[in-house]
Amino acid sequence: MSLTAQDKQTVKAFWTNVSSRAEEIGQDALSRMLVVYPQTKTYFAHWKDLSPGSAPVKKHGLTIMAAVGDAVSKMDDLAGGLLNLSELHAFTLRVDPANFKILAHNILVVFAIKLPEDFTPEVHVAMDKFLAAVARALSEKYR
Ligand code: HNI
Repeated sequence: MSLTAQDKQTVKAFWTNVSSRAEEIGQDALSRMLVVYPQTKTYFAHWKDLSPGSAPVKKHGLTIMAAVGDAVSKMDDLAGGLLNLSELHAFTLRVDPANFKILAHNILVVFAIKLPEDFTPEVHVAMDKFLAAVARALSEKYR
C-alpha cells in the first residue's frame, strides 16, 4: 500500500523524534533481529561479537538508522534513491530480501518500546508503510 500525503507528513514529523536517538534505537533493533531471528546472523559472521549491544552492533545499528533517515528525505523516489544500496545488498552482500521485512518489524517493535507516547496508531501505520516501501526499494535490484 502506498503512502498518502498524510502518511508522508507523519513519517517526517515522527523521524525528528527518532533521529536524536538513532544510535540507541538502531542498536536495539539490530540486537533484537540477531537474537530473535538467528538466521540473520549468517550475514554478519565476520564480526567479532554479535551479542546485543556489542561494538559492531552499535556501529551498524547507527549506520542502518542513518540510511533509513536518508530514505525519509528521498521518500518520493525510494527506488531511485536507494538504488546503490539495493545493488550492494543484492549483488555484493547477497542478503535474502525476506530479511528486510524482519528488520523493519524489529525497528517498529523498538519504536513502540522507546517512544510509547509518540508511536500512536497513526504513526504506526505510516511507519509500517514507509519501512515496507524501503524494503521494496531495497529489493528492486533483485529482479
Ligand atoms: Ni544492510 C551494510 C542499510 C537491511 C545486511 N546496510 C549496510 C550499509 C547500509 C545498510 C547503509 C552500509 C553500506 C556501505 O558500507 O556502503 N541495510 C540497510 C538498510 C536496511 C538494511 C537501510 C533495511 C532497512 N542489511 C539489512 C538486512 C541485512 C543486512 C536485513 C541482513 C540480515 N547490510 C548487511 C550487511 C552489511 C550491510 C551484512 C555489511 C556489514 C558490514 O559492515 O560488515
